[in-house]
Amino acid sequence: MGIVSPGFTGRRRSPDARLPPGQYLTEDFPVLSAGPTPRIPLEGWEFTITTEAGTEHRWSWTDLLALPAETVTVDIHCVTKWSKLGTNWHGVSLDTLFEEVETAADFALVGSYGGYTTNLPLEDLLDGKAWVAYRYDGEDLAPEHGGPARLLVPHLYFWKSAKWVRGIQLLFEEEPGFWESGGYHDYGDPWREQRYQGD
Ligand SMILES: Nc1nc2c(c(=O)[nH]1)N[C@H]1C(S)=C(S)[C@@H](COP(=O)(O)O)O[C@H]1N2
Ligand SMILES: [Mo]
Repeated sequence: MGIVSPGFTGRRRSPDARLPPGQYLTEDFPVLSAGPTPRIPLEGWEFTITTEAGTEHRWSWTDLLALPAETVTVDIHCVTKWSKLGTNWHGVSLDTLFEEVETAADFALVGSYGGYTTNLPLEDLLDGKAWVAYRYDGEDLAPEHGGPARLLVPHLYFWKSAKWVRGIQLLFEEEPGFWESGGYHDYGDPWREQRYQGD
């Protein structure tokens, strides 16, 4: 199944109309990592959603691959001002992962292997807006770009798309992640140019 709506409408618009304020286009795929690239053996890999009540929903690598996946084409926007149009990903929609999760929480803190974290409202992970992606351009996702699997939340600045994603903690109150604690915006909408706290 391919839900391609973000890229489908996007591809029909001119590149300039797809560029948020203050951004420039790049054809490269820059690597931005706050630390070293963790090496995660697939046998030990797991992804966990932990609810505000402490209930854990866990997937092994084979569990993840067994879930229905989607191929999406989306534009991505880094806060350091590069944007890349029409990037192609394959992975599992967060809607699928949240099917069995019962929660009353409004916020999510996403955590990665290596310790990176980023926060966002739970609703920004649902309704076809986010994926756990494990293929890029038809190939296994490269370690430097977050392989074996990363979060993909293309409607927000790309720092929200946690590489080497390990799990999501659901919270009643928003808790800032790595860059958000360092002065970056809690939400990070590129179309409203929400780069830093107060923007
Ligand atoms: N775990 C982890 N995820 C991360 C980061 C990081 O340093 N560690 N950097 C973020 C930032 S700032 C950006 S722009 C994108 C970069 O992804 P890329 O290296 O695949 O281009 O990953 C985001 N996810
Ligand atoms: Mo970034």
